[in-house]
Amino acid sequence: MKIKYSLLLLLQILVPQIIHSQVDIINNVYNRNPFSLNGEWHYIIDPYENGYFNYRYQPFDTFDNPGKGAFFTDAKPDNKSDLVEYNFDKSDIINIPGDWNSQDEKLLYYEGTIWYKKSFDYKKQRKTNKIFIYFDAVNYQADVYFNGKKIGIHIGGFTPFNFEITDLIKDKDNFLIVKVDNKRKKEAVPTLNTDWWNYGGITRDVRIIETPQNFIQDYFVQLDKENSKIVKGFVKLKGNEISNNEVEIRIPDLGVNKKFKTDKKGVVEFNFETTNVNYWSPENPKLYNVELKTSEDQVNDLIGFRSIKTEGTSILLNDKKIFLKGISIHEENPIKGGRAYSKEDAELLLGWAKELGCNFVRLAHYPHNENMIRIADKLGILVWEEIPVYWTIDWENKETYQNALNQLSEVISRDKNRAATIIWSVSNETPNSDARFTFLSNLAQTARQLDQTRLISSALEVSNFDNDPNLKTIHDPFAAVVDVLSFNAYVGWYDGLPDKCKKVNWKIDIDKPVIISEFGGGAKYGFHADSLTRWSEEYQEYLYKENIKMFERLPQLTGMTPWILSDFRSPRRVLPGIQNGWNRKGLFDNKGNRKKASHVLQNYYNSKN
Ligand code: GCB
Repeated sequence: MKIKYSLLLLLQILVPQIIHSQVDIINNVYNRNPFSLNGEWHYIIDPYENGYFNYRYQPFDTFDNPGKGAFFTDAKPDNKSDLVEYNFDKSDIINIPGDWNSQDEKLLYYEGTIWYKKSFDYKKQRKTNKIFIYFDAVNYQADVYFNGKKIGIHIGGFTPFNFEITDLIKDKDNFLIVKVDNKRKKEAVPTLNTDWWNYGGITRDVRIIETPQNFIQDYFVQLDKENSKIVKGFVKLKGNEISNNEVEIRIPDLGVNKKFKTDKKGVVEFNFETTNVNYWSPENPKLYNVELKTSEDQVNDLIGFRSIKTEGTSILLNDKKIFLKGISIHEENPIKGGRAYSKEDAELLLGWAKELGCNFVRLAHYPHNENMIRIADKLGILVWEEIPVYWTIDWENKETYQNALNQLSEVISRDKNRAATIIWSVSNETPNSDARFTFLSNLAQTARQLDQTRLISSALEVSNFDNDPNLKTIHDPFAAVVDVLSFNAYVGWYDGLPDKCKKVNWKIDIDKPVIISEFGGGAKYGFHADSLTRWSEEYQEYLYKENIKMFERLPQLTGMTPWILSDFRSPRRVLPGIQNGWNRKGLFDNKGNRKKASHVLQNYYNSKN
């Protein structure tokens, strides 16, 4: 076991050459004058997948002539005798974006397949342009059909994907049909067991994107991690004539105007010196207008420049030590109910975090929507992003690994230009084993290849040192791989009562910064009792006071993201009268009321500079 670990560690240290994302996502679609397909869609609930399989359980979409049972063809009876047993246009309507669970009471607990249909006319902006359908996210598997043809499948509920439809789109009567399946599976990412609601459906925006024939598909414009005077990155074109194209990079406010030529693969790797950069930070979230131009295409983005690194047990933002005053957040708008997706949702959640005095958020346990990161960029909130490698992942399964890798690559591809994002977390509370070490180390290695500017972490678990229940440590070989050590610890909730914090000490002999990625306890807003009564606001308040004091005794402490900003839905939480399907560890309840513990955290953060 030891030899294998050191070999992998060596590989981590050597960090092989940079790779550009293998995923084909068009970057920054906001900027391409998209045509929105949001709004009302028809839907059919199909628990037996009757519209997908024939009665011999063969998928209709594998036949040249699928017949009238196949939902993706949107068949209509040819005459009054014709048999067609579905009708999208007479089926119910649902809003997209939006999970299905919070839109229809009978779907609250539904896990399975739902078919969606949207019809639309479309006028191309330019005849020669390419057309794509871009989904911000669909949970969990999307089988996508356009004008009666299958155009692709996407697996993973929290990252974007796009398919080209240039040859299929018409001026009139286009129909997009999406089969969405959110059944939980052992080999999936996440796996069967999670502590959050499995919101299904087309949960984020859907858009049509037009691009020129040869277009800027991807780009990476960030400061060099080691030298804050250098801007570094790449621009990647897509199309048939992409080699030896001129790419212009302009940052008007910095007086930057550079021209480069693409290589045979349509890629430009660049670096150039800049002076007088007004560095992005929580106090000064300065974003620069960056323009990328080719003879055919132009993309503008607002990009902040900052550096993030570790030095011994410190985290340095722009070469200065920073304490990360954080909070964990689920992607849920508790007041409205359901998955959060909009700018307004992001403003609400990040606004609450700001109210608590946070400069940092942990977006748990999967990639949140792009609005969250873009608003964090504007508000000056640092972000930890995560993929749903959670609890009991199927470590030995190659497809599971590929799936996790894909989700990681997709979120890095989407957010690599956001100054706010400083940490990629590759897992949460996963049990130690050889297979898990290999799985996670390979993910970390890929993250470093895709993005050399950010830090890698993972929410690890704690163990007792020398079997002493009051002396805690991290005993996990993956601790050697991450840049920032993070762990979840529930002293006072799952581990003793809050008083136990007085006795507990930490012994971590690793020269790395430590973030407490979770601590907390449940409280029902408005339930008042003494500090020994579970579920009372006073218990949670006391637990926060004691935990903070305990963690202040940890010399490497560089930040924390207590669990959690607000109460969130979880089917695991069934206690009547208290939980009723909600995890109550929020500092805000599901109506936006602040619990007493929120003031403890706020006071603590206000006391830290
Ligand atoms: C954890 C998990 C988190 C749970 C939380 C809890 O350690 O990481 O997803 O929701 O505990 O409330 O038990």
